[in-house]
Amino acid sequence: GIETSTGTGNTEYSGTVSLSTSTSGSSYTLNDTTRGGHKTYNLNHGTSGTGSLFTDPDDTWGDGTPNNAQTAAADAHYGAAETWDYYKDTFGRTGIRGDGAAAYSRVHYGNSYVNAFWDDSCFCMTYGDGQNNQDPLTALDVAGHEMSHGVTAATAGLNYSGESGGLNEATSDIMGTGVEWYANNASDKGDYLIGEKIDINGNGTPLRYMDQPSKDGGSADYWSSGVGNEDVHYSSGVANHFFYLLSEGSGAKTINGVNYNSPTSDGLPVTGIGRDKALQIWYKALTEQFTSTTNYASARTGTLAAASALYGASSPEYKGVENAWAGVNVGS
Ligand code: ASN
Ligand code: ZN
Ligand code: CA
Repeated sequence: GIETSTGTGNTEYSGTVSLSTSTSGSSYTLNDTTRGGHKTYNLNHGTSGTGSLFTDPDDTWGDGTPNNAQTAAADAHYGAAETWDYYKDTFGRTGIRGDGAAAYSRVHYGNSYVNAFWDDSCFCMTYGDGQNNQDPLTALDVAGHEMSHGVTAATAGLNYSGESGGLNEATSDIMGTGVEWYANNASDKGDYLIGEKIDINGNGTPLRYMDQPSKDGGSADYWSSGVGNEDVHYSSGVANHFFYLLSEGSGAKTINGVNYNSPTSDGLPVTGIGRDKALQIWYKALTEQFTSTTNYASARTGTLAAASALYGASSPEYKGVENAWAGVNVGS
């Protein structure tokens, strides 16, 4: 029979971690039976199918560098486990669809492929190896981002274009950030940056910034009538910025050694309510209020309804949601 075991992952981005694996006696596989049977496969530079399930004789995976094919697998398997645990412990959601079923992960997609993606048709997660196959896109916030596309598809179903597309993308950035904070990993501390570990720009800067999204050179800090015409990874900036303001408030702040400076569209200050409450409000809105066509105005209404249900209509949390939307130019 197959038994559950606990292996060691020498990841590239999250240090040495425990991995839930399986054994049939003589060898081990990346099959996490404690989380629905989530498996991690090696595409070995292919672009279709599942390649081969990762197997190892001693249950120690990777060496912390991209030269070892198991390293990206260790990061991906860890990211899937943390994402599962985050949704379970934070929101009582068991698995991406909430039905206990596992997804699966594929690493080493293509050659020097600088992206990662969720695909709802295979219910699976895929990671490229990054520039020169040296920076696999397997960091925690990326894993949480991509798998959260599966949660959005199973819940609000936000259309991936226009303002709803920006909200879809922001949901993945918000929840990916939630996963990163939840994991509390000493090598990948929580922050409000997306992709800060994968050196996607080649100069050490992150892919996106939630405190002031325009720092990436393209994202929107504030809502404007044309924002829905922008790429969804740019129109997401409005909601990412809302989430930062709601969590931490406006102005300058240093958290875990990272400097943030979050302005508001009207110059009025916003007081944060804390990340945990902001996440609860976003998740409740996503799963109970948002639909495929939700735009920024209705995201405001939906998050206010969620805040009212969770904390009351005269609560500081409700007021915080109002003020944070006002701070990104989404008004009544
Ligand atoms: N990594 C990208 C994302 O999750 C893939 C895409 O553009 N859909 O947004
Ligand atoms: Zn995305
Ligand atoms: Ca991050």
